[in-house]
Amino acid sequence: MSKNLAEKYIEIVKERNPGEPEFQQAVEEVIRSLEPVLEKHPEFEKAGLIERLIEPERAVQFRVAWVDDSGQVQVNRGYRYQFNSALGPYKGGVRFDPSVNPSVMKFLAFEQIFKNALTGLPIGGGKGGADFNPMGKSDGEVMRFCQAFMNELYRHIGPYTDSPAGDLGVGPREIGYMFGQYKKLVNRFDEAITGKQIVYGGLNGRAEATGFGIVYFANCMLEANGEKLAGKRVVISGFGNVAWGTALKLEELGAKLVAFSGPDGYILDEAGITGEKIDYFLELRNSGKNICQPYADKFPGSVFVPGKKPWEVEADLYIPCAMQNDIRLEDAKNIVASGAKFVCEGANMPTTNEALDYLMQNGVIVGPCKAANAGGVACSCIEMGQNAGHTVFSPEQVHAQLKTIMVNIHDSAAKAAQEYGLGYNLVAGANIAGFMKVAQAMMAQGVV
Ligand code: 2IT
Repeated sequence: MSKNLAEKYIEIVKERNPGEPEFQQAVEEVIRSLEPVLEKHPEFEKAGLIERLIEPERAVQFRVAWVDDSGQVQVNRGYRYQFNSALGPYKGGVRFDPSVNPSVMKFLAFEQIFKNALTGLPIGGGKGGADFNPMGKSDGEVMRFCQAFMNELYRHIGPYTDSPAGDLGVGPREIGYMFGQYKKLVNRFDEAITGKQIVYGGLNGRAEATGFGIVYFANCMLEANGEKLAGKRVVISGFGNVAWGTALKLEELGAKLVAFSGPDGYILDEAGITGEKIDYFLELRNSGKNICQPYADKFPGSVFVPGKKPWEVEADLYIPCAMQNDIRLEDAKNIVASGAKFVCEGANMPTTNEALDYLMQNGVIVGPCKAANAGGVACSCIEMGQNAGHTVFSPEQVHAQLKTIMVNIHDSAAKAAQEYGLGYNLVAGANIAGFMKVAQAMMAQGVV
């Protein structure tokens, strides 16, 4: 019985990864939706496919020692989880945040396997990071940290091995410092790191790719249900890179963004968050303070609601763009109560499994993150191709490709769910479509 089989794998994950709730959560969500697939493909059980899939191919943990501005030595912990290379070299971001630990790294790397598979591009799944907090650090401190981080990471990466990029706490500045150190150590200018600035090989459009892709995906969800994005009232969380790109594209397509959030609370701006207000996200992010209160001071008419999440604001479409487990059961209840029909996940695993079940049981259509936010990594892979081909792609070329990729991801997730008789269930469909690509490649490559 496949039901028992799925439960068996979930038990294995819990047993083998005690004290790692984020990783257990991510695996559980995927494995449960694979039940009908495991039933249809008994060969996967014999091949130990799931047992192999839930075990990282390789993991490195390393000391990162650096000197702060006062001359004091600081020690952080660095990681790279190389989870699955069935479809291509490991690819995935690097996160610098105090919350980084093996569980967070493993959930992100595991999700990345299926996300990358969904793009249709030749990339495996990996993730890295450190428990370093760039907030409030000087430029010199960030540079010395990035160099110390790369002094170990460089030996594990490369264009045909593993290609890191940015994530939370890692933007163009950090990527620049890491790339500079990588190049110095390997004496090679190659495509091992993406998310670079355009002037030295970065991709036109990579910065906004994740957010743009999310809105293209949300648009597909709405259209598939006979609705239009124009005129819709939207609430997002976060104000980082993903939120910024999302806000830009929402404005362009005529949706009305009324709220965003930071760790200190949320901003409600009924006049609509557009133009210079979106530009201000970048200033907030670069302020090194990571709070949204200054927005309320700068734009009269907006309201700062301290200590609360924006999910209590009524909307047609919610797009969480901050951190994992941002939408919990009580938030899901608010969302359902507001009569919203759509949640499109921008951040990685922003919804708890409990909240996800509640939303879906109450008729909310959810665009899962591994599908909706895949535009970022897809453009990273295009950046690798640009660098390998010693060429430059125009913004128009990139955006056209991004749009096609997002529509394809939506359609393949919807089709996979249909094939298994699950209706318009993008959560299960994305898991199934991504998994099938990885599974076929793993079956073809033998027991490794
Ligand atoms: O979560 C993600 O997909 C990313 N942080 C981007 C990864 C990448 O390699 O561009």
